[in-house]
Amino acid sequence: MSNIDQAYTQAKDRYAEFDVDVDEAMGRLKDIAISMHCWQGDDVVGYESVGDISEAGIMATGSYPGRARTPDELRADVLMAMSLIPGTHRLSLHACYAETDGKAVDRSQVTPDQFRNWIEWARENCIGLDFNPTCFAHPMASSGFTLGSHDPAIRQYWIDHCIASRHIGAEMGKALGTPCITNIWVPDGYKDLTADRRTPREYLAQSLDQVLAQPIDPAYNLDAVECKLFGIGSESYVAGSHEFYLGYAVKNQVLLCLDAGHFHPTEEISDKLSSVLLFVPEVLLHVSRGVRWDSDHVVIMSDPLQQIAHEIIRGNYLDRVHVGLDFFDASINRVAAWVIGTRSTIKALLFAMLEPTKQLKDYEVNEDYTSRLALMEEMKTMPFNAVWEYYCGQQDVPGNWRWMEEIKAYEKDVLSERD
Ligand code: RNT
Ligand code: ZN
Repeated sequence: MSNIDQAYTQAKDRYAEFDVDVDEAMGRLKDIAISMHCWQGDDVVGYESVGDISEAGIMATGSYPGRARTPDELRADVLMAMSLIPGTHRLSLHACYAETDGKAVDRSQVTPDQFRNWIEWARENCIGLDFNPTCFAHPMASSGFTLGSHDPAIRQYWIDHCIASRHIGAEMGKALGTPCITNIWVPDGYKDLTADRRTPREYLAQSLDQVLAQPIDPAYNLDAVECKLFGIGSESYVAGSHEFYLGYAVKNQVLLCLDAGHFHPTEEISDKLSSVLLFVPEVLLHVSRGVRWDSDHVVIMSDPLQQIAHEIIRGNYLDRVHVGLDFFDASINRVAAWVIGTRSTIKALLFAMLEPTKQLKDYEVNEDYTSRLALMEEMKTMPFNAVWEYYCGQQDVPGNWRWMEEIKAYEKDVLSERD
């Protein structure tokens, strides 16, 4: 028996003492697809050429060499990252990752044709796709407003783009046999004191109504809307705030996207799940790590991440919560950033699955809060890593941090050859 098998067998017995079935947990874990975001690989730049752009606060910082300069490079990097991540996962694309063959294709005119390569590649690699209209980094977004603009022509432009995006999403879902979540985020907001907070929100709601007017089979496409508290250049007002989109999602029964970096720093999205899931059909998560603000740091096994995982598992929400990632760090190896963030998210889910939840809930109901706290604390030092390494082995990926050796080799052979 190998060391890993031996450690696993012992760990399994230790968890069994708490009535935790480790094999059952691993069986459930392998069916959870994390939606990995494509934009970590190229610093949220994309591959169309749109001329003069305003960044609207979406900016990766750092200049680590090896940014994916072409769709082929990005696809290779995604596959490299996924080869080090246990399980089968999804990729979330943005409209700005369209492949236009050198032709200028306006965002309001984008079609599934520009995503054929992505869809073919996803099919070959058994990767589900999710999608996002790109309502930023574009001359038509230079005012800082899109769907909520005072200018009807600007609103119409982005309405057309979002409708086109839903059709692309539906095409992806149809081609791949798994519904695509098309998530709408717009930057609309003001840097400084406002005179009218009402009108842009009314426009935004009207625009969204037009975007979502045509029903699409939920087997192909699911619509999500993403709120935000503030951004760079929209410190004082964001039209699509939490109240705005919570209300919109409840009223229209679309998915609500909760981004971990989009709330006040002391507010955690984990606590929101059991409330919003009473009123919206499903939730999309943008798991991220804010440092002092919505800085989109690489996700690690932090307390907030663990709480998110606990809430999903304790609440039995796996069928209604879609776990997507949203971070971008250009100061470290970008492929490693994906691997660190995605492995951490999967680890947090496994950790949550190895909790004696029933026991804890019994303590709670019986008002034995001492035992509840004591047991939660004890679980933190259970032989979790033995199960994690075994699971990785089962899924044919390195269990311990030797995965970094493969990253180093890829950096030397592939990434360092890029400008
Ligand atoms: C921006 C939102 C949004 C973006 C991506 C690129 O604050 O979090 O989700 O990060 O769409
Ligand atoms: Zn986000």
